[in-house]
Amino acid sequence: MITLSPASERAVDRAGLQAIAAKVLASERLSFDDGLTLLESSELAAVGALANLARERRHGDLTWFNRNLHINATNVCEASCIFCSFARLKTGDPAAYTMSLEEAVGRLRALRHQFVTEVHIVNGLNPDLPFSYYTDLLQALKAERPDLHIKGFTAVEIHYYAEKYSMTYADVLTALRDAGLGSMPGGGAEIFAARARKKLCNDKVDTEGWLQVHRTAHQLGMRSNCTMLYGSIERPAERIDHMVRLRELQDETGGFQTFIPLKFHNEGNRLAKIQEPTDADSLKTLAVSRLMLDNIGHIKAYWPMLGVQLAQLSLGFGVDDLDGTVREERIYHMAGAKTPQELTRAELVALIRRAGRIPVERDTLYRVVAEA
Ligand code: V47
Repeated sequence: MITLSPASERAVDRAGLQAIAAKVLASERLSFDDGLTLLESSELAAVGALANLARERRHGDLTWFNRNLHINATNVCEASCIFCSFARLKTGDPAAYTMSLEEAVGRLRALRHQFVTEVHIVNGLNPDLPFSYYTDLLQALKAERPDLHIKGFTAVEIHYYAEKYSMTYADVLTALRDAGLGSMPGGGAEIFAARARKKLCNDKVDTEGWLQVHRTAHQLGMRSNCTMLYGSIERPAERIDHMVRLRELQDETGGFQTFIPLKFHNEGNRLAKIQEPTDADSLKTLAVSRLMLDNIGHIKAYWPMLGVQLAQLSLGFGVDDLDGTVREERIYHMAGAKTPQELTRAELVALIRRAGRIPVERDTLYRVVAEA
């Protein structure tokens, strides 16, 4: 049985977290108040030790990653999310772009001698494209690389297409799946609590809609991820509320694979005055996520926005997944992320080993590709 070390037990005692620790040790579900107590505790070591216990109980030392690339086919976007540095553009603006099918396929063709298993596609809400642009894009990418899993289109995009093209969520998802979509990423969740969501992104899908898109995808047999944008204007209780809502949907469908807390970056957007979260806050948020989301398999540290070193440290704070090699990421790099454009497989393997963990290369659906 996995237990706490004497040093961790002392940290738990110092923090007054004995009752919560007893629940964690007994694999009992934590309440909203437990989550808030953990998030507001200043004993990072205690919270981290509890999350590490939950992580090791599930995964031992295994740490998952994949080889993937990102395609953002268009940055033209009707929405006006105040934290976004990537979009808010109209077709014809100097920085606006929309890839032709040839350009998008060219990205894959350029990698034809490289081993990648996944392409991650997230786009702006572009009012000037027909729905067939997306189905054609998927078909063209699949024709070029039938072996690649396409994880694409956030719930925000699915909702936008449903409204714009007068389709149901199921219609949109089925059409995209028939064209080659394999699963959905977790973006666009931001913060579910109405107070914060209204300020952050008033004009995109609301919380119920976001959850309903994922519920529909799960009912159609698709897996998806979920995210939370933390460190902007939300309150601690709103982070916990967000986790509880995801946990409730997961109880219902079981379709989420991974939870990814996304650290707020403040460059190039309208929240430049807000300080970015501290590293301690990031580690605690990841740890609390592991403890609260007892029904979601994986907690992912997305290194392009967290930073490579902090992502590595987080492997001792509940995290078991480091996303992947991530070629050509744009969303965070336009928001001031200083991380590299790509990590090689060897770099990922080395940084996982140096944290004392065992790297496992996976595909998008967490099937083992190779133990490194
Ligand atoms: O929804 C945008 C976030 C998300 C900023 O599912 C920002 O495997 C911080 O969803 N500061 C899109 N965050 C990215 C995303 C994602 C990334 C990696 C893996 C997966 C997955 C999904 O990026 C948006 C938004 O929450 N975001 N701008 C910013 N300035």
